[in-house]
Amino acid sequence: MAVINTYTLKNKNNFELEVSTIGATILGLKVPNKYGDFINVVVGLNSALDYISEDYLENKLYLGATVGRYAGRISKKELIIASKKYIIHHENNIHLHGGENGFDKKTWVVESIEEGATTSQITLSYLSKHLEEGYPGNLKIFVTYTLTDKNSLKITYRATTDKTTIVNLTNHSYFNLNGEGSILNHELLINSDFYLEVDENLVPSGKLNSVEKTRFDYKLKKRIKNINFKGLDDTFVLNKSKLKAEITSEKSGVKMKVYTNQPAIVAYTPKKFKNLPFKENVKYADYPAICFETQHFPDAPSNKHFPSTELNPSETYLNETTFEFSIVKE
Ligand code: FUC
Repeated sequence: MAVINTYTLKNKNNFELEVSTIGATILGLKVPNKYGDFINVVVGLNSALDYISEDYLENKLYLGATVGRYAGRISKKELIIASKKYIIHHENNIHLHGGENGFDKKTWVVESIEEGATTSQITLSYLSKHLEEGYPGNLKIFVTYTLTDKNSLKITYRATTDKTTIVNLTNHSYFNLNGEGSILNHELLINSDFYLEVDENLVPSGKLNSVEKTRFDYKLKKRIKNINFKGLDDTFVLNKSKLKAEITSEKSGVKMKVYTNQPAIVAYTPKKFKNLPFKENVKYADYPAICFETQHFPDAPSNKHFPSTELNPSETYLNETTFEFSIVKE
């Protein structure tokens, strides 16, 4: 059986982050609500072992996991990278989240843990060998989770390769700022003028559509449950503004701001969760959570006009995302 280690970090205000070595997964993130009670704002399971159970894995939820080597969808089975052909795993006509055994299922190595008086951080690494899941190049990845003294969780990915490859990493945490129930009464803002048009397999057509007068317009903060809400599994092209997204819950008073150097957010709101052993046995309702998958565009290898996801041996991939927490002033 796989050896799984978990680590709990705190900042000076007792924000608490729990991470597992399988998938460098975020198991829990506790922040205070407006009453000063600490609540877990990411969906997690009771124990780290639950994440390797068949019951959980068949749901393909990627709860809190590191997704790679390529997060999101790739339409082609054959990739041409640096003039060479590589075959990648396809299921239901797409390649999703790095293939059959993506980074979410790998055992990561803990490189360092620093617990300071005000901040703390943990760095984990994984070596993805040449041709793992079909991708070229030995890719070495480091992820650092930092709980800052500004009450944010910063996620930094760095990666290097010895052959030209493609990389698109993200964290797949499902946020619910009440720690239970639904996110339908949360208010959402996404600083995005365009979303990606997709086909029935959620593969981008290559066209960027304006959010203007569509259900994708979250430029002004609005309650998620609006008359047009049909659930989200969509790529929002991020504007140049510093703040990329924000979500608040009136009920708990928790506000979360999202900052990133990535060009897009895939916002994903599953309709329901199956009956799983959720942490502290919390109960979720319809539309239980929202993922802010900060990343490059899906299927960039087939769309030369999308920002490139290629990584050359002379370069370092850098993906920085910050989730910053505060209490809404009433
Ligand atoms: C998101 C979605 C997918 C999938 C997965 C669990 O990235 O784009 O559709 O369901 O998460």
